[in-house]
Amino acid sequence: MAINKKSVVIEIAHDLGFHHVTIGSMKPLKEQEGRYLSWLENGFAASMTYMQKNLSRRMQPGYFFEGSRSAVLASVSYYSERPAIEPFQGAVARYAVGLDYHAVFRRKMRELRDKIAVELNCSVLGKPFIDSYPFFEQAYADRHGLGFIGKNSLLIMPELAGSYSFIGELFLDIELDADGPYQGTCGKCFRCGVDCPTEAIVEPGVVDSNRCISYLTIENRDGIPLEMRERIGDWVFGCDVCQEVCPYNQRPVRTPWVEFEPQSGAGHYLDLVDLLAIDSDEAFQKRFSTTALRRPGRRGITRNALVVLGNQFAEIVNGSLRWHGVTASGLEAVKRSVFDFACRTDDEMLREHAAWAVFRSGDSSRLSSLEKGEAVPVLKERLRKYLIQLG
Ligand code: B12
Ligand code: SF4
Ligand code: SF4
Repeated sequence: MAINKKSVVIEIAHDLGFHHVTIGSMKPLKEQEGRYLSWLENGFAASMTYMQKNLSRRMQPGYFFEGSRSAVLASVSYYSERPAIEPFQGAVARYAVGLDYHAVFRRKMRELRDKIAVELNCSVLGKPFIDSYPFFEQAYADRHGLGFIGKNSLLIMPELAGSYSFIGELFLDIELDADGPYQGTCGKCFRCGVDCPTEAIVEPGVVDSNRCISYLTIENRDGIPLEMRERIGDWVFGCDVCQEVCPYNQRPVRTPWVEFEPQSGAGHYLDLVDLLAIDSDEAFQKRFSTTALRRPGRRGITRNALVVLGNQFAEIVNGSLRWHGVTASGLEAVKRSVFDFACRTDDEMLREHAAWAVFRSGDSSRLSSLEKGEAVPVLKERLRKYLIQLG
């Protein structure tokens, strides 16, 4: 009896832990191209200029692997349960709590390729891809039924209990029958759009990166715009709000791979004062090089930590019940750390963010001391404005 190659491939992928697996064809993504171009034309890529490069390749499955005849599309859950936050901690988006997914996913995909060759008893060439290469993954996954694209612009797979999943592709030199789209819909729901803290979902399925906390805390290399800082809340890396509120995500499936568990990587929360104390890029690399948090670098993570500290200071000062356990001496110690950081850093952007955090703590005496010591005119002016606001 002839072997059904497709069933063999899908079974091996499931055995490796991939949750949902479908097969893609090499047909260009012509119908999906318009959506991508209009997203770019609207400026929604913000400073991610790499999103404008290699446009034709993005719509061409298999471009990066000559000889591709089909692709295995696979998703895997990265979900792990999050404990309650403690004072002066920053939240890490769930996709980044474990080890860097690029390396983990690629390794599993190579394992899949090797097992396919053994099971099919033939030589199989294949190349794995996930994120970080110019290809319109969402549209490809949607076309071949890995899930459907929700109004938060993420791929939702109801049988995988939602969208807390990575997606990747293994391009193969063997022919397999391609799958069609998955029939799924958000219906009348638009909870993600309504609850997004920064109103980044500008219309169903369309995210303006300029407003998205994930962009602001990960890809953005500049300061965080003043009007966005308060809305960032506790997020020190990425954001999960448009997934947390999604009805499809209410019974998520836990990740099958220990590499994505919090104990393997950065964890769900980072101690914000610890982050301010990282005093060299080497020390930062040592702590985060195997995780996705290396992307914004020490400067980006420190900037984010200062924003979250500013937000928590303001809540404590305003008597938020969330932080009722914080003692006066505990608060004073953290305020001192931020002030000391502002005094010692020679990075203007970080100095301004630290002064903003001091401003949010309502500490006019420390803010005044920073203003007096500030030599850069525009910064001095900004600090003066903060002082006036404190009255
Ligand atoms: C650039 C990028 C970002 C940017 C821009 C996000 C964005 N929505 O475009 C930023 C930094 C903001 C970002 C954030 C996040 N990202 Co990101 N990101 C990417 C990347 C590299 C490219 C995405 C892209 O092409 N954007 C361009 C626009 C045009 O595409 P789009 O958002 O997919 O939106 C279009 C489609 O939905 C399209 N569309 C196509 N066909 C159809 C069909 C229908 C019916 C509809 C309605 C729409 C539709 O319409 C939209 C047009 O605006 C991909 C990896 C890759 N190579 O594809 C990962 C990827 C999308 N990101 C991922 C993740 C996990 C995230 C975060 C959840 C991380 C976090 N927790 O902080 C957030 C989610 C924010 C959000 N709601 O989008 C995963 C998503 C997995 C999944 N289940 O869908 C991906 C696929 C990486 C991966 N391989 O796993 N990301
Ligand atoms: S990741 Fe956060 S900021 Fe970005 S669209 Fe989703 S809810 Fe909005
Ligand atoms: S929250 Fe509602 S609208 Fe948004 S992705 Fe989930 S089901 Fe769709």
